Amino acid sequence: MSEFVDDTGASDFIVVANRLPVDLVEDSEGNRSWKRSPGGLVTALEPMLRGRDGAWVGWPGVPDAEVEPFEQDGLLLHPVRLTASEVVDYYEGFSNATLWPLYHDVVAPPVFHRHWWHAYVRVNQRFAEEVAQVAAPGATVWVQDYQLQLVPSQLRKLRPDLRIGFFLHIPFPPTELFIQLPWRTQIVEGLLGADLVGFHTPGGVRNFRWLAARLAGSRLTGGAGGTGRPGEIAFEGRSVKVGAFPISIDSKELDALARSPEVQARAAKIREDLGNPKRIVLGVDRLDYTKGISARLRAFHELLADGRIDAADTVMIQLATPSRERVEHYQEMRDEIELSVGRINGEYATVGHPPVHYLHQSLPRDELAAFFVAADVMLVTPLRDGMNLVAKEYVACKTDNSGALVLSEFAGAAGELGAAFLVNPHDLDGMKNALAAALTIAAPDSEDGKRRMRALRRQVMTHDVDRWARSFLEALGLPAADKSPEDQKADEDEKADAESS
Ligand code: GDG
Repeated sequence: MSEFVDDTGASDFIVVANRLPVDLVEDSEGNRSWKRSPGGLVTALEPMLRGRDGAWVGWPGVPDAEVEPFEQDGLLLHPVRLTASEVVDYYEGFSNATLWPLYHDVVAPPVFHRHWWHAYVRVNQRFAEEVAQVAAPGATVWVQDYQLQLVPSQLRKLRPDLRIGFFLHIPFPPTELFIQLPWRTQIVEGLLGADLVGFHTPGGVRNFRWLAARLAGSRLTGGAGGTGRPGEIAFEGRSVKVGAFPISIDSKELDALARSPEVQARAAKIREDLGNPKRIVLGVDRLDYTKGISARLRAFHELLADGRIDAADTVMIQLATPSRERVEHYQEMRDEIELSVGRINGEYATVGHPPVHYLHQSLPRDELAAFFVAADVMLVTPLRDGMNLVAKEYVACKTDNSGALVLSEFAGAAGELGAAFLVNPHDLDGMKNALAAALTIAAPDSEDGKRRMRALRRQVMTHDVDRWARSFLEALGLPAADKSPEDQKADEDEKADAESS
């Protein structure tokens, strides 16, 4: 056992992520408070950690903050300190300007800098050391996402007794793109330090297995090309499992929130405030170039220009949560989107009735649910997306089976939500046709619309985030906790389907 274990090493289950589930907020007088941090990862993991005696290791979101470990809602939080220059090099640089675009099909050009890479190695090592200190003997550690891909191997060197899982929340790219990365071998070997490496989709698994065989080839053992049994890679005498675990949402909680009288009343008020249009089209995204916001605005614009939709009865709302505002590419993209919104409104608005309502704000969760309830058509059109939780959240909120989902083929969610209108966001005509068709079947009396939404809801309501976390942790070898009767039934159905196909 390593020197890092001391009497603080008491946690049996540890989540490691770039960010803590809360953000440190400092006012002008230096007073500190904590605010729940936004983003897909927190939304996804929080329900699973509630009710477990776990620990979370992460950055509190403010540079140079010295914060002692503290407990919140039964969860031990261990802040990792980052200096201002590490935030620039490791986070804004290597994570968000190298890995993010590279892993999203290079929809923006990735930037490669050696000093960013050195900061990434150093910060990953710091995370690994923090975990090594707080983990109980034989503890289970679940490392999250692209910012921490070296942690599995760094942690294994410090604490070989730990059970280590890694989950990637963004796509794992095709090999032709990944091998552009000057540090490709180090990243693959970093991931192979885990006992289980999880991706959203089977495509991610395939890409990773191929790369492992190619890049870590000489150190793989057993089997053809070292890829061993299906689902496993033999690496340095250990077996590394690799699998697809499509993430989901707290479906029941959102379904209940959407049904609440407050949210229903708020949804009706939103429609009224918009002048009771016949159709409301909605987009909800972090403002990110991968999300395809420009492409969907263009489709909406052309449908107006072609006269296939009428600004008098169809309204589009685009909620864009501020994101990575210090990165130049994001500033340019924001300008471009705001220019498009201005153009469409300039051409098609009447006073008091713009066809596009654009909010660059972060909204409270129940307000967001009200927008989902109010929307007749949801546009989720990323150029590439690991999963996309927004698509699933919309479905969970359509409790009366109304509404229609237009979904990019390039979102991980497309693998499960085949009853949506699947589109290629690069194909403008295809997008226009899908949006027009979705607007037609979103009519309250459309049987086709209801049938599609019922199918989407069956999938989302039975495959929730708890099930995702359980299946990952079971594959990692953690004793299965009691399953709810719904989960048991869903597992049995899935097994029967797999056997009969
Ligand atoms: C990454 C991957 C993967 C958005 N605006 C507001 C708000 N949100 C919430 C949404 C949703 C979450 O943020 C966004 O999740 P996504 O999955 O859509 O996208 P990313 O942030 O890019 O997440 C993604 C995910 O990780 C999980 O693995 O699915 O592919 O890129 O929950 O509802 N929430 C509130 N106000 C807003 O204004 N309260």
